[in-house]
Amino acid sequence: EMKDKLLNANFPKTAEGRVYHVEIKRVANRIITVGDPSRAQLFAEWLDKDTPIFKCNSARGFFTLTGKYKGVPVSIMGIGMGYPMMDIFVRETRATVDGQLIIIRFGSCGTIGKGTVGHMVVPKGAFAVTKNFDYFYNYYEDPDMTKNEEKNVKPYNVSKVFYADQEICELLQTKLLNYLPANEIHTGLNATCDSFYSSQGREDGNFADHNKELFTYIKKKHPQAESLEMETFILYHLAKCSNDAPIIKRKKSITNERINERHINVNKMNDEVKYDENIITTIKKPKNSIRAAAIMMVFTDRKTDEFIDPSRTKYLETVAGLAVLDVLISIKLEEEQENDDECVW
Ligand code: R1P
Repeated sequence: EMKDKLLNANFPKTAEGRVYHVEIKRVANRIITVGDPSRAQLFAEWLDKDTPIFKCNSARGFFTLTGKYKGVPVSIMGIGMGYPMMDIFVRETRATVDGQLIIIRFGSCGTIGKGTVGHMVVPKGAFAVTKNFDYFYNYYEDPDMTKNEEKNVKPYNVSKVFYADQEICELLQTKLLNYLPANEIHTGLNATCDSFYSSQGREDGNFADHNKELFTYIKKKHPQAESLEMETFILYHLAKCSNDAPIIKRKKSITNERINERHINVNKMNDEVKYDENIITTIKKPKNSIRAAAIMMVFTDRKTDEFIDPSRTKYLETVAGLAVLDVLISIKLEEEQENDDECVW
């Protein structure tokens, strides 16, 4: 649990640079992210045994393991579920690492496309499916629905597509072909939904979700819709936004000892360490700040209501997990970072 004071309400970090929710000071430039912490633990078993593994279990449910795989630094990060967790993970991780980030999500999903349970999806793009709360407001104000119908207001918003890094997607597909037949690997579009239930078209008798027509509506807008899950769109979207950001600026976080060592003149108030504006470092921005892709195991078939067998999950996690790690280390970073001994993972 975070005990140190956070210094800035805009982007909270401790004096030593630990971010608020993920609680890391630094991770590797190459990251595999998963929902389930036990999946993170399984992947960690393949990390090199002769180098230390740094663990960080945050109070807010983020789980980070950093070590080396075949000699290359990688981090395995368990983030839980949904839009806010992915958003916090991407932003707080981006804020702790210098240089380019490569992030591959290894998740699970349902299918409304060509696949079925036990298949894999490497989505080339993703779109968001979010509940349109105004539709529900109008409905309760006016159950005859004139407001919604007149204005063509729908109960769910289906966004446009944001794309994955094409090279990483192709590498993932090629690697997977070593373990799975081509007809079990799908490359369509992924729907990232803001609920496991309503906006994934599930029927829940306890709530009026107005989602009976949802899959038809999704398919009409995106005929290549293949999978449904809860995080990938946020990753692809933020990767795009990060690549358009003007510059990466980092304020070097400094402890009292280091300030004394360096004889840096800082403002001290009530024993708090303040950031010294003089040591803001401007880091050359890589062309692509974040390169992102995803790979998902199909757990549920929403056309037949089938659920995956646990033995198949184990098989897919193993073969595809190793495939992802191999792809992750095979991609060259735009600028290989020097190991900076001021930063401890
Ligand atoms: C829902 O059961 C969870 O599983 C899927 C969804 O996106 C959601 O997070 O992915 P993970 O298996 O990676 O968590």
